[in-house]
Amino acid sequence: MVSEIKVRDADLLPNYRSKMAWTKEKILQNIEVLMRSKFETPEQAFSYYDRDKDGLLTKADFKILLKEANVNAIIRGVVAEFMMKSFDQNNDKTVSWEEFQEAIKESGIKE
Ligand SMILES: [Ca+2]
Ligand SMILES: [Ca+2]
Repeated sequence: MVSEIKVRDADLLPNYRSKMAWTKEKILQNIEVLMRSKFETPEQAFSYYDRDKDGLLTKADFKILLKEANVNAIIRGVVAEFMMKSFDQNNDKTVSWEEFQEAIKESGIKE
């Protein structure tokens, strides 16, 4: 799925990637690197960012994740919003463990 997006972007907008350093692909890559270096399993990552241990991640939790993934502060809020929208399948403004797992599967981020 990620590689399909890459091909389409490159075909339609040849200069897109050089002008926009923070593509979706780049952000996902950073998150993947963070997940691999910091955590052994997705469960560990989820429970780390679920700071109040209620089994749900909020937009604020995603901002912390993005900060640790070295995503630029200027775009962090927008990216957190985007991640919430794409992860949160039942639209309760939080991301459950089930939704998190599903999103990781779809993004291609592996354990
Ligand atoms: Ca929580
Ligand atoms: Ca949800």
